[in-house]
Amino acid sequence: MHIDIVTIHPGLFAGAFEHSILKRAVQANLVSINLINLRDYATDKHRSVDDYQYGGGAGMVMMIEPLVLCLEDLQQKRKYDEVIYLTPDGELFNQSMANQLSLKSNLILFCGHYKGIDERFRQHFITKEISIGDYVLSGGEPAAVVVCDAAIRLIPGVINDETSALSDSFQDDLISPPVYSRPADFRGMKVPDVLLSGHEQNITAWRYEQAVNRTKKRRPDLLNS
Ligand code: 6GU
Repeated sequence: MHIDIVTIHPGLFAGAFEHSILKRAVQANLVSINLINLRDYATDKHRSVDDYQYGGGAGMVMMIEPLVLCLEDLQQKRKYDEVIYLTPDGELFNQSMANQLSLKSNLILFCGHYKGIDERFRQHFITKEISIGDYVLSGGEPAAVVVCDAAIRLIPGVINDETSALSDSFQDDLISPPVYSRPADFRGMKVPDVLLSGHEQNITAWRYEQAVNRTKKRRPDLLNS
């Protein structure tokens, strides 16, 4: 998979793909990520990428011209499966979307700022708009990291034990059961006996029951969908 990320703050991604699972994915050439500074496509001497909005009102709008010049330039090298815009009024990101994106070959992500981007760019060039939750971030960059992380870790081969990603919370509309490691007794706080029993069937049943109970209690919405 190749991912192009267009941003006016490339520095916000420093280190984001240089640790842990994402680092391994990059090193194994399972994904390549390229940061593009939108200002490189500005057309005036101030390298402007935003301007006042027509009709008046507070807040700047990201102008269409640098966005289109940038996209058209990058499209000469690649045909994108999705042209994504990260925006709080986009479709709410979930595991199912992460699964779908993990199957794509070429993605481009546009990170918005200010009041948003010119509506004409959204209507004529963007193919998918994504929000990561009902709160407002200063810009789409942290959301881009979230979306990339969730998709990249699902690419076959990224996680060693391939069943590990499949047993994640949400992958089957259940949240994960509790987990424990050594010691079995820490200051009187004990690991449930069943996990020490070595009885695989009982352990599987216990984990499933825990997952269902946790989901009922914490995320009942997941059970009704
Ligand atoms: Cl994708 N962008 C911004 N600016 N805020 C958000 C968001 C995205 N998703 C949730 N809040």
